[in-house]
Amino acid sequence: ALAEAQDTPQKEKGTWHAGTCQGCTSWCAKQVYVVGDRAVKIRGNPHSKVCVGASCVRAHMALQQVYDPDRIKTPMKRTNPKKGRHEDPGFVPISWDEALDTLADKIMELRDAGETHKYMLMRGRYTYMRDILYDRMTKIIGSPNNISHSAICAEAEKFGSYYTEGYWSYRQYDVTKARYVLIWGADPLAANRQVPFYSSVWGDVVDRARVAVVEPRLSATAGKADEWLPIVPGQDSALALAIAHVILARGLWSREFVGDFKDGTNRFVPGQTVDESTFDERFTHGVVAWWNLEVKDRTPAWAAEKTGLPEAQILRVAEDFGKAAPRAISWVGGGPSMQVRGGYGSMACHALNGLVGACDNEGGTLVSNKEYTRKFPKPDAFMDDIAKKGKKHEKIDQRGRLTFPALKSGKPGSAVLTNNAADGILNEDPYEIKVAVGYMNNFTFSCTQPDRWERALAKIPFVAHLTTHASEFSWFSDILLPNTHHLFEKYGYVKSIANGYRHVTLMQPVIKRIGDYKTDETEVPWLLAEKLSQRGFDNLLRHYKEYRDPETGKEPTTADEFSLYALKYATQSLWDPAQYKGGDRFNGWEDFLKTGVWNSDPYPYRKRWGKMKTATGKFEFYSVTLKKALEKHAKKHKTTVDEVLTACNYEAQGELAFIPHHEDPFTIGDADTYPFVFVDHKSRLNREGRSANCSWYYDFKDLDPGDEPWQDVAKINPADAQKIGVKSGDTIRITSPTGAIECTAKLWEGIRPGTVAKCFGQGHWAYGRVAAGVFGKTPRGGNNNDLIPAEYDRLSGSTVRHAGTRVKIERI
Ligand code: MGD
Ligand code: SF4
Repeated sequence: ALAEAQDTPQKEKGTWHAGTCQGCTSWCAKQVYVVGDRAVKIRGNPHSKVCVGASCVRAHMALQQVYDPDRIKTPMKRTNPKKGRHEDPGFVPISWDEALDTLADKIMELRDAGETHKYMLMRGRYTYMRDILYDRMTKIIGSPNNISHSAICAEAEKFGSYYTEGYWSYRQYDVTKARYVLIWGADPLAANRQVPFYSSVWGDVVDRARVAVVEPRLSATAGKADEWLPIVPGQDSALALAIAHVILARGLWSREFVGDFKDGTNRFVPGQTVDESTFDERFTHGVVAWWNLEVKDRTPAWAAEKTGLPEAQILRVAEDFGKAAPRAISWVGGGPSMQVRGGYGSMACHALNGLVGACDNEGGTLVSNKEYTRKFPKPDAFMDDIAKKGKKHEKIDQRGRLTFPALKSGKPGSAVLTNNAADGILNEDPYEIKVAVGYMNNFTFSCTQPDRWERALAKIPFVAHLTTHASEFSWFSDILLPNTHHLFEKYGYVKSIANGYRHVTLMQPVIKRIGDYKTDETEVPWLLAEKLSQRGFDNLLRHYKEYRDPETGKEPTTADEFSLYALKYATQSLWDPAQYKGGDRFNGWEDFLKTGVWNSDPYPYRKRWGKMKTATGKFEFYSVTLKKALEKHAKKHKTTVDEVLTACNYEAQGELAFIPHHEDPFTIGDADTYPFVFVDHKSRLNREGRSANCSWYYDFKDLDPGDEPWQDVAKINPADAQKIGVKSGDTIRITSPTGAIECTAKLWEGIRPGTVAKCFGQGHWAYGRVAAGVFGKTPRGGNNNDLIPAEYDRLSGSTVRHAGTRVKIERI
């Protein structure tokens, strides 16, 4: 493709090349228009059934990213040995050889000392080539410490669907067939997954279905909804339970999915328990137990007090939602989940899908379609005794300890605790980290209480950062390795779901690299493996040589060949006619590369009914799956489930631990000193944390309701603003128990009184000349994470962003 692009004379028409956008986790199939060797335009790839050829607004900013003059174009090394926010690192350019020699020497020092567990790999955004660097390299070197960013993204969302229907991943929503869409703390027109698809069909959705949005802030989606429910932050489970209460009390549940009373008489009478033997349950488990233990008392009147919403609205939404069954979607976003008690919030909101039979059903909530990519070769045979010993150590994020159950997929200690790794490093608990590599991550900005990360990175003797920009993470690094941009400059693939399909979409190099960039997950590990081999440790290189070209059987001999062969290897069943398993058909590799995207077969509705991956095979309102996981964790620590929950800041005791139930929010800061609850939200323009140096981000900032171009505003309800004497345009300081930031006040009715909302994304003091006020010195705006205490939903390991802190506001 690059050769084809280079053959095109500058003045002639360009050509469209397939690629993939990773501006967010939507992972959309794109096409890039290349003239000469430059990318000039981006559009949706019409071949994708997931994105239906559509694009979101922020996709276009990839052009500003790839040609950003502030990109790092060559490897650099730090010359100032002191590390700190106010220490200029004094980076100077070096060659790739010098950079990788240094890193290889540091790794060999650990191997020679039998301390390979003191190596750490930190991962931010990734492609599915990730295992080469994240898993295989870390294991073969001999460390347990591959730490991903998943827990600062939205793992608690997955907790709800896992502990009800056995699915640990993001869902897709069958919106074109839905009659009611109830959205909790998600903004699908702006930020929640598959924005191009949902945006392009939303006009029809609002015509056909009622849409209700639960959020303290008037989001882009709430602005177009039939109902906006500006809830008190952290009270989502109260609302969800009241909706469940109404659905059961008024007989609106799905008989087909949930079952019915044996004699057809509805015994779900508010406040009264029900004899379990009178109910014939079908594809769900524990509906009567759930009613008896929790739902029977959760009336709309009770919820109105908790949520601050009118009782009549709660009743109306509940009835309309129930009447739309089974074409009624309960869409669980980060809002109700990324909270201290968010695991249960996530379960409560997701349980509504079970009540109305929306799970796996037309017009409901769907899981992933089948796809046929292949895992990379296993590393085990290449792990020597040093590696095996090193790998056995406890992980630096302390997952699995009593206060961190981190119950991914039913296993205690299996979910990452991204943000807690900073404390592990700082306290050398369980041990010190000596060599760290980070890629496509910026934890010194993106994690709550990022000052802990500043101190943690400053403490590590050697840090390498694979990055496109000199970000806040780079500032504390010893070596910077310039990285290719995913959409235009590298090979890779990702998978994604929407519209009843799954696609596997390719990245490929389509433009000339204008810097000395290399690819984080493929080229860099290969080159490092060569350096390690030169030092007498060839296990990694021998392992990578197993990634042969499926067409010729040739083993890779260069970094370029390795990245291409690895991609062909992983995707062979999609493009090789001899290995066809399903979905789109191709005539071979070139055909697949040109099209750029494989689509699965359409969604097979209702195939999971009765075969869910839960302990009972059913949709669990009483989660036997969670009970087993919690009991396993309690047994490991020789204690009881009740004590585990208390140690982890949950309120539940006894049987409540295993069902979706209400817990009051756990919010730091007393209401007298800090009168407002802080509301953090995403931008329509956030390419996760990577739009910061794009001028279009600031030019078009008013695409986010309430925001202003080139400003970082805190949105305050006019009634509140009057009480504290603040006007729009005032410079204010927002202070929480853990930090303070400065930004601009904006009076706005689209925010619930008693709360203050601010968009995440600004407040960079590094990253580039646009992103920072003065690069390396002062921030532009304020970083929300400076305000939010480092807290966790400990059952899922997720970092808390919502209902996490109270703040005060002062004019300065
Ligand atoms: P980013 O902040 O996106 O990643 O947080 P992180 O995973 O830490 O930063 C990525 C860094 O990688 C950039 O700083 C840049 O230096 C570098 N980079 C950019 N492009 C590339 C590339 O193509 N290759 C490589 N190797 N490097 C590149 C994201 C995380 O932030 C996420 S996913 C979410 S969902 C959270 N969102 C969020 C929020 O909504 N509010 C608050 N308060 N905090 C949040 N933090 C989380
Ligand atoms: Fe898709 Fe996200 Fe890229 Fe937009 S920014 S095109 S939603 S991956």
